[in-house]
Parts: sequence; C-alpha cells; structure tokens
Amino acid sequence: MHSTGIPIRHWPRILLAGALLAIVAGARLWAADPPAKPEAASAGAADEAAIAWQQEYAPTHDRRMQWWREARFGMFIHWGVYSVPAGVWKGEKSKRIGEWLMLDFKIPVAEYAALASQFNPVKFNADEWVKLAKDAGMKYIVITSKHHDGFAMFHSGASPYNIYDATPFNRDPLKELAEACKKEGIKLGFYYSEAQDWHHPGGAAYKGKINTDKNIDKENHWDTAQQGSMDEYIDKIAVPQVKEILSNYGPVAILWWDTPGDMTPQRVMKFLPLLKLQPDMVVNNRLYGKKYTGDFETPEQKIPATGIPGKDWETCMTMNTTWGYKSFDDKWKSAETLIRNLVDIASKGGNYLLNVGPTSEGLIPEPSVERLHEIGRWMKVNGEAIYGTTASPFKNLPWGRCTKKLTTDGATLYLHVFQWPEDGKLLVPGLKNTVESATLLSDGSTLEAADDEGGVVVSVPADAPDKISSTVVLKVKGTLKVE
Ligand code: FHN
Repeated sequence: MHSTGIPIRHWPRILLAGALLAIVAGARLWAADPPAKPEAASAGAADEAAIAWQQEYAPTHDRRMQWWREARFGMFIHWGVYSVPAGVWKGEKSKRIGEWLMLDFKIPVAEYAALASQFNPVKFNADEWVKLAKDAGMKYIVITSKHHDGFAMFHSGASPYNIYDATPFNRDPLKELAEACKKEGIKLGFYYSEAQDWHHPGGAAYKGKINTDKNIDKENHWDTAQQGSMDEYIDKIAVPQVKEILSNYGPVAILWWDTPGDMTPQRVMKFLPLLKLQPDMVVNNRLYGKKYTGDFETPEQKIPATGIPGKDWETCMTMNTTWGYKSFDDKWKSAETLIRNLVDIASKGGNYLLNVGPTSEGLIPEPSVERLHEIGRWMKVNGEAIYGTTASPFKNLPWGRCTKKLTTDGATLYLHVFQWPEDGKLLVPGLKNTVESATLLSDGSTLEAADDEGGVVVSVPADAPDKISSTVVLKVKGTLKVE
C-alpha cells in the first residue's frame, strides 16, 4: 500500500489519466493563444502583403489594365551575358534553357562574371528591335533588366555587375529601348528576378532538383561567394535596382517579377511601395505565392485549355525551346503554330508574350525574325480580330476559334477558320442571333449567312483567303445567344 493509501496497482492508471488531463489542458491553453509559428506569422503577414496589394493597387486594376487587355500581343526579350557562351560551357552543350547555364554547370561566380568582358553587342539597334516587334503586331515589349545570374542589363548604381560598367559595350540598352519605344508608341516593360540572384551574396538559388556533382550548401549555392543574407541582398541590390528601373527610364508599362522562391511577406513589403513610382504600371503575379495576386496570371509555355475565366492572364512562350540564346537550339515552332496560338489565346481571353533570345552581338536570331515577319503579315490583315477583342461565346468550334467585340446593339463575331470547309458551308454551331452581315475580313467581300437548325451556316468561297487562319466577320443583333 502507498503512503497515500492508494493500492500501487492503480498508480499507472492514475498517472496516465493525469498526463492526459495535462495534455488536454495544455492544448486548450495553446488553442486559446498559439505561439506564432514563422509560417503562421507569414500567413498573417502575407495577408499584410495581400492586403497592401488589395488596398493600394487592386482599386486601380481595371484602369491600369485597359490598354493591356486591348493589346493582346507582346514581345518577351531574354538577353544577357549568358548569350556569350550561348548554351555551351567548355565545349559541353547545356540541356537546360540558355539563361540557366551558370547554374547548370555550377560555374563559380568569378568565372562566370568574367564573361562580361567578352560581352560587346555592337550590332544592337534598339530602333530595329522595336520596329520588328511593332511590324509583327506586338503592342508591348518586356525585357530582362536582370535575370537569375544577377547581371544587370542597365547602368546600375547599386552594383557594378552591369552592362554599362562591366563590359566593353559601355552603353545602356534599356535607355535606348525606352527612347525607341517612345518613338514607335510601343509600351515598355521590365522583367526583374527579385529573389534568385546567383551573383550577389545572399541571392536565392533555385530550390528544385540540381545535379549535385559539386558540394552545394543548404541554400543550393555552389560557390561560397554566393553565401550571405537574403535580406541584405534585397536591401542592398534588389530594392535599389528596382527603384532604378522604375525611376530612370521614363514610363514603365509592365513589371514582370519571376521565381519568387524564398520570398516572404516582409520581403514583399520591401518591394510593394516601389510600385507607386509608376502609378499606371501593371504587375504580374510572380512577386510572391498564391496569396498575392498581382494584376495578371502568367501560365508559362502552355495555353490553359479553357483560359482562366474571371482573371487576366498572359501566356509566355519561347519560339524554340530556350528563353536565352543557345547557338544550337533549332527546334523552332512554325509561324502557323505561333499565329494559331495567338488566336487560340485571344479566343480564351488571354494575352500572348512571345519570346526572342538575342545573340551576344545584339542581333535577334534570323529564324525569329522570319517568323515575326510572317506573323506581321497575318496581323496586318487580321489584327482587328485580335486587338480589343474578348473571349469566344462558343465552347468548341471544330474548324477554329472565335473572338468577339460586343456592340451597343449586338456583337461582332470574328470566326478564325483554321480548317476551311471543303463544301463551302461554314456552320456556326448553336448561334441563335439574327445575322446582319457576314464578310471576309481579308477583302471585305460579302458572304451569305442563313439560319439552320444547327445554328447559322455561312457560305464561303472555295479557297481559303489564308491557309493558316482566315477570318469571317459576323455582325449579329441583340444579346449573344449560343445554345
Ligand atoms: O527561370 C525562369 C526562366 O529562365 C524564364 O525567365 C521564365 C520566363 O517566364 N521564367 C522562369 C521559369 O519559370
């Protein structure tokens, strides 16, 4: 018998009950006031970042986005010191995208930085680039002001690792592009890798799978020169450089962040106030994770099957398989594919940001130029059916796609015909509106349109005006009715 008078054999149960009681009491206390876990704190703070966005920028979203929604088509430019090795390192071809060469071969910081002395793009001509984009029907340009390798493609006071100070070129291509865009009425935007920076100490490094044949630290840095505080990198390099690109180049129409790995709400809050430097600017969704919306979504290298209803979105895509120039990448998409992508994206209510990767001489690769010329020829005839249009009212059209413009008393439907009907009968399935007129956009010629139990049938000429995509314009009366 224990001195308490309780038989020993009952003690284990008593102790267990006591422990359980303590746990329950502790849990209740904890639930009442849980200690702040970092993520939890960030979730709260993320809300702070999300709230800051919602409060300060969301209210002007529609005003700022209007031109962007009407533009539909832009040029992405990935250009940097990585165009010097052009995907080859010490005779070995990279299997990765060209702008990732430094990471792919775990090139030490100093060795990679030495490439700058070989970077002298004397054939760079901003007017030619802007003219090429404009003639292709593009309304805006987004160029990489700094990519993950940390090299600034502008004259930066925050870091000497830039094209003006660290290369024999000694010019500022962003300054020259800003002037050329102004002359041609093309909107200019800047891409900035805010988190990943493989040059400046503390910059983040990619957290995905890395072939680890070299000793990589827990931050995936492969060179001790990369080690440091990320917040210091943000305070000393990233924030000052974003301030520079938003202050020194006139109107900036778009800010295109990228790969926000390791971004936290506190770090987001260091960048958000900078957006006030450009009150008309639109911003993508890659400054921070899901909670942070930005103005538009950015599906990459793919076209969402049904678009992203209710959201502004922009598909960015390469013309071959790399963003930055690789001398041996010749897997070029055809002009037909690129034009039909543009139509497909517009028919789903999205924008198309089509990439070029210039060479280290400052030239846009000839295969890109040829395709942009062909797209331009198509846009000269069919641009009206892309710019300022909205998504198709049809779920599926067997012969192509549709874009539309709502009018005060009805709508204009642009039927983009990829497969021209052999029998000369184009069925517009389920369309119940009265057709006021049907014409070919290419030459304005009038077509017959008749109601049919399946919808509306338009009689078209035997030959398609354009093998890639011909546009039939239907003006219909009343609110759109598609069964
Ligand atoms: O890592 C980058 C890549 O290099 C390229 O810039 C693309 C373009 O959208 N963004 C990242 C990959 O998602």
